[in-house]
Amino acid sequence: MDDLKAKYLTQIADAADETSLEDIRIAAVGKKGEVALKMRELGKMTPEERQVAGPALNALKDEINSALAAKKAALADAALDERLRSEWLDVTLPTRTQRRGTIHPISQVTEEVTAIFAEMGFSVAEGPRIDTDWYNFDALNIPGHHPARAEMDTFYMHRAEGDNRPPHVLRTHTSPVQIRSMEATGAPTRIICPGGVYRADYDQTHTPMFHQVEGLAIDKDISMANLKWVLEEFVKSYFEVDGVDLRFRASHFPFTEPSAEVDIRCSWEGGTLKVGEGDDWLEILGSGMVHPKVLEAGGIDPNEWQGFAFGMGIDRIAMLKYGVPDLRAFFDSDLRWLRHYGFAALDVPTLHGGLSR
Ligand code: 2NL
Repeated sequence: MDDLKAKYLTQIADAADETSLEDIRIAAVGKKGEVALKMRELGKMTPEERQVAGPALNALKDEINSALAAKKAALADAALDERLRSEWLDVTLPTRTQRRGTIHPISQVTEEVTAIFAEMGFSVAEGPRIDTDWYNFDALNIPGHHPARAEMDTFYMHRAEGDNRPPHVLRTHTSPVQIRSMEATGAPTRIICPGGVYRADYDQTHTPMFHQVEGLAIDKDISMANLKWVLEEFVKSYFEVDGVDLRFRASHFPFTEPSAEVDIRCSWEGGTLKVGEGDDWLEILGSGMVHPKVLEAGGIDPNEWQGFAFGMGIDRIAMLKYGVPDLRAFFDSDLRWLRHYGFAALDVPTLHGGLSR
């Protein structure tokens, strides 16, 4: 028994890890281990022999078990010490001084547009990118059979068979936000709605997700003249020029009547855009007087109120102002492109501090 004890206590002391310690436990005090075998021999002994051997075997088993437990704890301590030594972090290191992140041109332009319209008393309204086809189409005087509904290459959300809830779509414009805003606050109102919109279209000049800003002003006596002034102020501020020349061309949208597309005078000398001079015209937005049916859909009485609305592509005006040649690059997440076209993170656009510097 002394030999057994010496053998196992040495093995335990020498065990390098928990796996070998477990092997030793099984060989020594496991169900079929050496101590168990010895205990089986108790049956063949005389009662006198057994009275000495029994307690001695139990004492041996206890001793081996406590040696195993002590060694197991020591191994765990050593493993923890090793982790504490190798997995450390110097929290006193300075932060990175080189700022790498930049503001995406679309975010920058959204901020610029927001700052300009805020100065003219417009607040920003936001809403869901997934909305019902009622908010996206019907409320905007685009009924089920209307070609615009098909033209807009709408992404419809999947509906399970037998699901009779109204169909949901990825909004094809930010107009549903304006309907929701009319419902919520009524008239008078002055809002802009910037944000991402979706149409199933992909080529040189179209991406399936792009950005739009729409504007809406409703009051007792709002006219096209107010629209013209607001858009002139906007274009001058946005392109950072003293004078602009706008051209209103008669057009058609289901949600406005009358409707006009707006061009700005420009030149493309040397391949760069100059706004306010030259013999070219650049289409930048669509607009008009809000259709009475659309006011009604927003819960506003068209016999009491009227107003103008307009919509333009943020991505497009960003390309024009910052000389981005390919629309698709906006959404490629190419770090070299982002560093080249991105804006300093702490340079918030304001009218007094400068929009784009
Ligand atoms: C375009 C034309 C436009 C509107 C958007 C609008 C919204 C409401 C009521 C009436 Cl709630 N109109 N939005 C009006 C005219 C034109 O967008 O070419 N966008 C890129």
